[in-house]
Amino acid sequence: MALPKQSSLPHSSALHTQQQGMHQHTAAEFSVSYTQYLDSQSRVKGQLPDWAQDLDVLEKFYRMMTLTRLFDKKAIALQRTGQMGTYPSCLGQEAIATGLGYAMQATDVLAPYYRDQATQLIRGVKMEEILLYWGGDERGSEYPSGPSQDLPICVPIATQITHAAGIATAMKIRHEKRVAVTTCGDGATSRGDFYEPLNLAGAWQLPMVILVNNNQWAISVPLEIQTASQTIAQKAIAAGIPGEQVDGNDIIAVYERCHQAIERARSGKGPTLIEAITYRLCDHTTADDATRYRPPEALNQAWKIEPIKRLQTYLHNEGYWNEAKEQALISDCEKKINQAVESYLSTPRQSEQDLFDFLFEETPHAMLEQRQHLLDKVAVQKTATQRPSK
Ligand SMILES: Cc1ncc(C[n+]2csc(CCOP(=O)(O)OP(=O)(O)O)c2C)c(N)n1
Ligand SMILES: [Mg+2]
Repeated sequence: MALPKQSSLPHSSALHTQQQGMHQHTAAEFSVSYTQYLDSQSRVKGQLPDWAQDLDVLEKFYRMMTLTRLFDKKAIALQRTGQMGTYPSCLGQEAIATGLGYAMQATDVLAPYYRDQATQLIRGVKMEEILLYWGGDERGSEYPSGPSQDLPICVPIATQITHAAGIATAMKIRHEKRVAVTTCGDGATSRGDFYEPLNLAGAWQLPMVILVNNNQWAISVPLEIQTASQTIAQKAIAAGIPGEQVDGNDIIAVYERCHQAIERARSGKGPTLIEAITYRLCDHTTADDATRYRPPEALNQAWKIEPIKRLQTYLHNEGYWNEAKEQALISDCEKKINQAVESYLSTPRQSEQDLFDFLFEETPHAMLEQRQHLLDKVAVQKTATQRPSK
């Protein structure tokens, strides 16, 4: 195919007119807000929202963040002792998932990624279900007594955003007063599966909220080489969606902005993207060793601004928290976690043949042989398994 002559290219003709003195004006202007109520020293910046004057509410947030952190620690211990598979810690990112969970209504739908432990717990997913999932048992994604319309944890990066756009489309067509809420990491925002549903959400004004956990890393890739975009929030603006930043270590800011965005979507005013800025205090997953690429200074600095201590200091300064309450909370959390671990470890394993039996309506002949081969192998190995079989 012949290339167009240089003079017919649009940019060269624009340049030509400009050289003749064409007037230029600003075609559009945008800005990205950043919300913080509790600064890194736990001091209140400006005026707290009314709901945050109620210290009982903040205590509820604090309890959930603490439960999440202790649960997370136990999950890592289960993996390290060979009792669970690879697990992605949410250490340091608890305020994001907690604030989001409390901002959602039960009838909303969550399309989560893998660091939303707190959101899931708030929505009624059981700790043992999360452990089952990371133990390789898909029944952990069923939530029969919890949010049965929520999607399973999504490991394929950014694909959950496309699912959420589909769900939000259905909600819009049915005139439901519900919101599809999805989450992803900073790295996920480089993918097509991020931009495409974002465009759709803007074009169709879908009842959808996207919360980005910007923890500064995508495995070993730091944000500064992940994207040349000044903020992640501004990626939404290109799709005609409001995009904003919050301090992801300030649960008051996270809850307030998520609540506003979710209610905005519910009232038919369209989608919002919130970029919550935090830091991944853990390895990427238990399969990672971040000491190989993460500068220790940055990690030390990040520990100074982490979310749980920040709220604890605030509650303490308000005369609302003390060591005795802290100890009681920790032992209560540990009791609940230990019960969940027991329940997880005593769950009968799924039958190995399920792998074949639910794949085709009628299992093909070649697979029947493979099925038998597997069953023979499993019979030999059975004594070595950690969890009991059905
Ligand atoms: C489609 C796809 N590509 C690659 C991976 C491998 N992978 C797992 S996590 C990850 C990085 C994700 O980083 P980010 O979006 O910032 O989320 P974070 O893990 O930091 O919370 C990658 C590339 C994957 N799971 N799915
Ligand atoms: Mg990340």
